[in-house]
Amino acid sequence: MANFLKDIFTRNSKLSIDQLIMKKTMIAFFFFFVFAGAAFWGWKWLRKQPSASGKTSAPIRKILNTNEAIFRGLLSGKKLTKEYPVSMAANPARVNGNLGLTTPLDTANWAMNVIKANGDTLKIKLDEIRKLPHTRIVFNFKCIEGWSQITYWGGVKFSEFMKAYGLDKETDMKYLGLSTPDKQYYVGIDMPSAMHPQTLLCYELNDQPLPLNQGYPLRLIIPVKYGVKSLKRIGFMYFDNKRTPDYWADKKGYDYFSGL
Ligand SMILES: Nc1nc2c(c(=O)[nH]1)N[C@H]1C(S)=C(S)[C@@H](COP(=O)(O)O)O[C@H]1N2
Ligand SMILES: [Mo]
Repeated sequence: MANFLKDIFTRNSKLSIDQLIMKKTMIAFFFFFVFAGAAFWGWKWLRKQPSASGKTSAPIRKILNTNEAIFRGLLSGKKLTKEYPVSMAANPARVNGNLGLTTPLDTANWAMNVIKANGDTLKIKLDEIRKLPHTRIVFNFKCIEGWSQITYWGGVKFSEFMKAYGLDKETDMKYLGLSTPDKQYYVGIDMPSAMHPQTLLCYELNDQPLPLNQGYPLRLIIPVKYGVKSLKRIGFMYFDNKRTPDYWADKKGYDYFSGL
């Protein structure tokens, strides 16, 4: 052993071939144990970390957030989701998720409450939203649970809505928040994705008013995100420069951005 150690600190040129092989072997073993030890220690450390949001541990969440920020920067904004002919749209369309939809809805008195940056609340009825420029989209709606379906929606572009109601200060904020009238389901969305030209405040499915279980009177359709973000039955709309609360990100550690 002492000889091996001596070999390790002797210059290669002064060693015989056998001594040189032994030296390299010893060094290789040394690094193997150092890295194996570090990996094990690192894994134990990760296991001990508190989780930031229920399911995903804080350091892992940090790495995922950094990845997301990089890709969001690279892919941001302009890229359009692929569209399809109306003939390819599913009819009827699949229904998924009823959080915030089980509280009976007072359809006659429904209005979307838009909480402005100055704290004022606008109450906007469906008739008023129907007067804004109408847009259609047929796209492949993707759920995080592993299914997707080509579906056909109609409504007004979110960006047109913001313009029509003079919500410029709000458009300059970093995040949009939406919740159901009973506040049981809520989503947070980064403003660039909300302002994407294919994001709709949607009131039609297959040219008909939305069915109750698919968001009547008004829902979000945001093709650049997974389905979780397409909140059905909007009750409140609000804005913030910090991340607005998000049901699945807060409860299960799903990715806040849930981008595609
Ligand atoms: N209010 C509300 N909106 C919701 C959900 C929900 O549970 N409640 N589920 C989301 C999920 S996970 C998906 S995939 C889509 C499904 O929309 P669909 O029922 O029209 O297919 O709605 C989203 N919006
Ligand atoms: Mo979903």
